[in-house]
Amino acid sequence: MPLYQPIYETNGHGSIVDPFAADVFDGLSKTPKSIPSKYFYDARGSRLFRQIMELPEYYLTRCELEIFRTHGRHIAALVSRGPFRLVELGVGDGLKTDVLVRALLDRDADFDFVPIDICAESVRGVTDSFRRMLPQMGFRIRGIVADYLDGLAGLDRDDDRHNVAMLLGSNIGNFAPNEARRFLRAVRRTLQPGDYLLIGFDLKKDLDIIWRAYNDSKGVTREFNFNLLDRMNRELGADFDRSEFAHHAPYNPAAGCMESWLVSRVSQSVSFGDGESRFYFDAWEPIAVERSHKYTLDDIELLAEATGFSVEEHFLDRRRYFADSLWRV
Ligand code: AVJ
Repeated sequence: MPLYQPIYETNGHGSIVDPFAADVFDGLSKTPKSIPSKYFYDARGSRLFRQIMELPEYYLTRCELEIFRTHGRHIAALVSRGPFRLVELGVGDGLKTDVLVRALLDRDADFDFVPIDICAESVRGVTDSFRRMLPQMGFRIRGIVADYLDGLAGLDRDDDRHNVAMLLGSNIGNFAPNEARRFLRAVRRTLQPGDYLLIGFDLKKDLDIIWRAYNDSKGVTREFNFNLLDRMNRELGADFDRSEFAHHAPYNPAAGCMESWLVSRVSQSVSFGDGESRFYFDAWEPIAVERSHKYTLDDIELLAEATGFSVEEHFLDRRRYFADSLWRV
């Protein structure tokens, strides 16, 4: 199966720039230091995230699965007016999508499925398992290995199918509110009037429930965060020593988000490659690695309005912990 892979950019001198290296060097030069969360998801990071989704404390995935099992048929009926393309941004293991795809097939909907993920192993895994379990989907699945906007730019548009885009699992939570608006406006520009966006939000709730989801008792979330240090060691030849970092994940009530930090326990320097690049850490200096923003239904409606969408319907689980909101351009 041909996978679309973005080609590394070259800098002005013709040499190849690895976007991971470029973003890490850029982020470690800022105050506070930061690294974009999308780099969690190498093969090992995606595997660790699958373990997180099974943790008893991590309610998000099970709530969203309940929403798809309860409302999947209704969502399928709303979006399948004529032939379309189901485009998923950050497909991961495709567990919830499987429920929706089956509901669409039950209706004999005419659709292609385009799973997009930054992790090649995830795209391959979803493509293989969907082809195995749903042979009628066969050649109608076309995976793209890229981040969200590069993936959308790589869509084949030589037809008159409408698009049904999906951003599930609270992936939008990784964007700060102003970034979320900028990102969703960019998504909006790749869509046509009448196209849909199904978008998942973790709802504001009891702070202990949220806190425990990101501070699990088995330490899988900590391992998921430390994998970022290991990945820099593996791929960028860095010499991070995990025992000299702590993982700290507090809830920030003013910003309405969980925050994830890797904090240097000592004053130290870390080098990359053959020591060409070196970054200094003060004792207890943090690196910001993730924020997971939580929303109210009002926040969601304001966000849709600010980015060129109208809300068709919100779908919630019984406990009202999570919402999948169907938006229309
Ligand atoms: C994949 C971004 C939805 O923010 O809840 C889980 C990632 N980080 N535990 C989230 C994550 C730590 C997750 N998203």
